[in-house]
Amino acid sequence: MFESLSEKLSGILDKLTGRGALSEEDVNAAMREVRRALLEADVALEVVRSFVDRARTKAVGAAVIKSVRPGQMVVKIVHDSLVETLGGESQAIDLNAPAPVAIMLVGLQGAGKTTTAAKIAKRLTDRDRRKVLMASLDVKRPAAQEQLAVLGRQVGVDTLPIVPGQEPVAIARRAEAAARLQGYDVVLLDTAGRTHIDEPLMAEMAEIRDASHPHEILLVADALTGQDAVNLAKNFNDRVGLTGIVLTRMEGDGRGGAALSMRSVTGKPIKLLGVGEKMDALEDFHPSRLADRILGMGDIVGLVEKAAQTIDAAQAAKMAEKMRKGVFDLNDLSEQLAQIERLGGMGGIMGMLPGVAKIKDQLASASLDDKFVKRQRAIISSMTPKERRNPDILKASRKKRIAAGAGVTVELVNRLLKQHRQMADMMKMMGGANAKRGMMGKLGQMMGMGGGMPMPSPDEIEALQKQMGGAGAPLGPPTASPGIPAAPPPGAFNLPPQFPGLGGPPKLPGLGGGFNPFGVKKK
Ligand SMILES: Nc1nc2c(ncn2[C@@H]2O[C@H](COP(=O)(O)OP(=O)(O)O)[C@@H](O)[C@H]2O)c(=O)[nH]1
Ligand SMILES: [Mg+2]
Repeated sequence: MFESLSEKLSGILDKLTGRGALSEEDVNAAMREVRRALLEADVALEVVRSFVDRARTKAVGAAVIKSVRPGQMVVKIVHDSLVETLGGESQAIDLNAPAPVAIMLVGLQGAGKTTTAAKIAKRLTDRDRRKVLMASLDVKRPAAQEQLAVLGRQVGVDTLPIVPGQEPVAIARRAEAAARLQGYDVVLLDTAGRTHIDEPLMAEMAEIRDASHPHEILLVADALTGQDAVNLAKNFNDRVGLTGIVLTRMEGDGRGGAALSMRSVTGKPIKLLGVGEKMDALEDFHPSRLADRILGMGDIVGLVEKAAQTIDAAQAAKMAEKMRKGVFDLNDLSEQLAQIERLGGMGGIMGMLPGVAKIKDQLASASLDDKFVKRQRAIISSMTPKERRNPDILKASRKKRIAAGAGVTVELVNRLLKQHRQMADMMKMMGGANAKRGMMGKLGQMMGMGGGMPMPSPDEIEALQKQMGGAGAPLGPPTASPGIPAAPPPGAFNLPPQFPGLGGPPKLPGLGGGFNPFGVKKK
């Protein structure tokens, strides 16, 4: 089990009583842990070495700020150095060139080039209102061109008609001509890969580059590329010349060390992250978030942003209004559970919180997993709309049918109904125009999703949503900034109010208050 770097460093450095400047000896002890953390995150060895050397130089002699422990000071220095190495600011795809702007994707076979091409095309079309043409230059693999055409239809982006037998360079030229003629803003060139780097691949890429003069050449690479990352990035950069990097499969457990390796050896920015197979699973890259991830400090900002994107403000406002009036039927409960699922399930939510790595195993053993959420929703969806609105009409025979439909026991159905009734009663009790916020907090606890849920008014929700809507706005609580202390900072769990039912400090979702929709006993 990972112990987060910040905890380890505190362990080492907090034994030191000496205050003032960090001594070389202290720093060396700390840097051994930094080194281990980076290697655990799969950063390439040579990159680890040079990084640690630089961080060491910065740390030795650095004054320890009074209110901060030496361990925290080192973590901050390391974190800041990581952010700096990763490029500081996030960088978007650059379209600042005469149309049609060519973007060429290169990389090994299976890295995710074709998928990423479609994702980028979708984003440029839907979000940036560009007219995009995609062309597959992959004539090696049978059906590769057809794969891109299928994805194009799926995301509503045009693809260059396939001409059997045409060579990659000729296809690139045809794509450019077609784009010019038909007024496309962007041409995305999806190239062929190999299972490993070889000379013919590099030669082909260089040839395509010379024929199409791409404004962006993006290396698409699997985030789980370990020690090979350096080699891969260096080769492509030396031979083809990169303008940026896209890392795919970033949704996994890997800690993203490849990003640091590739950025260090090429000096080229990571521009985008692939976080799943779906066409909208594409995210901007934020150096400071990845630094947090590498150091094992959780990703609060990411969680908050995801929550903001996923939760529909109007929906939340409607829900708040219902609660205020004291009507909360099983449809509403199901919607709340669906929201948890949209956020990546309990696992997804927990994984992004700092300090949670530690208790992940505990959570697993409490089997607080997504099965419970799914099961609860399955029960509700086995009911008729009428029953969902008014569960009191359910007779024993219907409950049996519902249980069978959801693949659970009748006890579970009864438990769900009882829990819902308690909630509804509680809400009725609190209903009326002047329901106090404190009372609403209790409601949050009853929902078993952590205490202290402040129930915002529709206006407040709207205001918040606006506030969060701005791209790249600093959304996290102040504690999400560099220099995060060893323990989850107070307020770390204080998500914004429109994150229904997940507010409130250290109680974990599903482990708070009396009502527990997951049917798990409190520890
Ligand atoms: N989980 C996950 N899978 C991805 C991601 N990007 C691509 N894939 C999958 O990786 C496989 C290979 O992708 P493809 O685009 O065909 O790779 P290419 O050979 O480089 O064109 C496909 O099954 C994709 O769905 C990602 O970000 N996350
Ligand atoms: Mg492909």
